[in-house]
Amino acid sequence: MKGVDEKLAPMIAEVLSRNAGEGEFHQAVQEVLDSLTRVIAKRPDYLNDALLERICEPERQIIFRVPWIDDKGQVQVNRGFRVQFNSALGPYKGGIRFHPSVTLGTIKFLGFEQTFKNALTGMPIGGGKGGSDFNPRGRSNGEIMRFCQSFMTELHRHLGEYTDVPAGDIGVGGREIGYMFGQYKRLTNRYEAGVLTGKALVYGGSRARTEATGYGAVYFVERMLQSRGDSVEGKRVVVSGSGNVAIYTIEKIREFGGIVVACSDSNGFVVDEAGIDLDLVKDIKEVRRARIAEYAEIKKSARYVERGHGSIWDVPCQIAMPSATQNELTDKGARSLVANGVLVVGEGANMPSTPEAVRVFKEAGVLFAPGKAANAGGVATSALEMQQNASRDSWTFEQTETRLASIMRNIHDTCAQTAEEYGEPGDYVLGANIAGFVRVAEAMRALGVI
Ligand code: NDP
Ligand code: 2IT
Repeated sequence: MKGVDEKLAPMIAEVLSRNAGEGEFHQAVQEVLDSLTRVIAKRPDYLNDALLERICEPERQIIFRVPWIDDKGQVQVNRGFRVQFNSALGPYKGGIRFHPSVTLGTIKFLGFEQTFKNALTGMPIGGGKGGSDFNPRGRSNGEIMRFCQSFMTELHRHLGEYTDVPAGDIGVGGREIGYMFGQYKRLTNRYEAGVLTGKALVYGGSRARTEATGYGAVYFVERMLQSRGDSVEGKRVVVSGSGNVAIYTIEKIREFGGIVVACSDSNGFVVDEAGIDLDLVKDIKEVRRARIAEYAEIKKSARYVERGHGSIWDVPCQIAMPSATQNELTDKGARSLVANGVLVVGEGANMPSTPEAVRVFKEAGVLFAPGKAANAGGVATSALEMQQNASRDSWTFEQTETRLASIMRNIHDTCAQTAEEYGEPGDYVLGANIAGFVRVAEAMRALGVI
């Protein structure tokens, strides 16, 4: 593949220099383009018409001021983003993140990943992502509502059910989607249910969307194990995070007979050898919006380890599901997991493992499911929500979950078959990147140079 690498290397260098200082975006682009060496060797025509250069360049990047008034009457200013990355397969689709760490580079990496993830679902959705450096922590309900309204006041002109359809991500759940939908409806004077997903059932949401990302990730892991004659049943599991994805990952692992012994938030982690009490986690994180440290104050079987005093990846387990944020699992954590006998790593979050960690897993023969495949159940169910909105229909939980399970099975099998076809059986990173890329690339070529 030397010849191909020689052609790709200057292209990668050009993308990195055009997007200087955006480390997370570089990391995401590098991983996908590295996987493409094998495709280009078979299909050198993919190098034509600057197809790869176009795929790495967002179609549109919107950056805007978000002014709002806090409870003390003080004016606050945040920065809002929406990166409309690729619409070859359908309207831009992807979540909105509210977190103080958000930069343009963060949103670009997420939008890039989203494009291939959405392609893998097989559904008619393009890729986009948005967010703000707003920190929701400690903010009152009124402050959250005023921030969401101001954010949507600017963003609404760029959205539409056929244009761009956001959803939630870190810091954005049902409450925030409700406030944003309310403001969109008011500004446009249209009840356009399909413009946002992750809505509550009462005003056009889909059953199983809240659960979909976590449930889907577990379906993916179960399928990986099943294809090797094994299953989740009886396995010890560690899930990082305690937000939307982590909570429903824990719920489905339990349903499949696994035992989750640890979870975390940004301040630290809890270990409960009796099995994480999910009702308690839901009460702490979803109802009281408090810290996971409280879990160990209430549960005597648990211990709490503050951030900086240990790592959740040192807790022995057979399945690890990083479900908090990007680059939370480094090579050190990966080596610790491997030393303790981990069999499977399933990424619930987007890009939670560093490239060095992924290498450690690969060398150790650990089954590794990359986020763009394993966590695609959330956006896939968002597409099902759009489908229900378009047909003014509402499906049962069972109907929706059955669809989700079959989509996850298809994504798994597509990744596995693609990896095999390209000579790397079991390499789900390669399989996901190539299968996602080919679908986007074929659509882009059909549409001409746009
Ligand atoms: P939530 O906001 O519900 O939960 C995020 C969790 O991760 C919280 O426990 C939070 O801790 C922790 N966390 C967030 N940022 C950091 C950080 N910088 N360092 C350490 N811990 C952190 O978000 P989601 O569960 O929705 O998202 C989790 C991951 O899953 C993200 O990578 C997201 O992009 C991805 N994802 C989400 C989907 C969805 O449908 N929601 C779909 C596909 C992927 P704390 O409470 O202390 O902030
Ligand atoms: O990363 C993701 O896939 C999401 N945050 C969900 C996107 C969506 O549109 O449902």
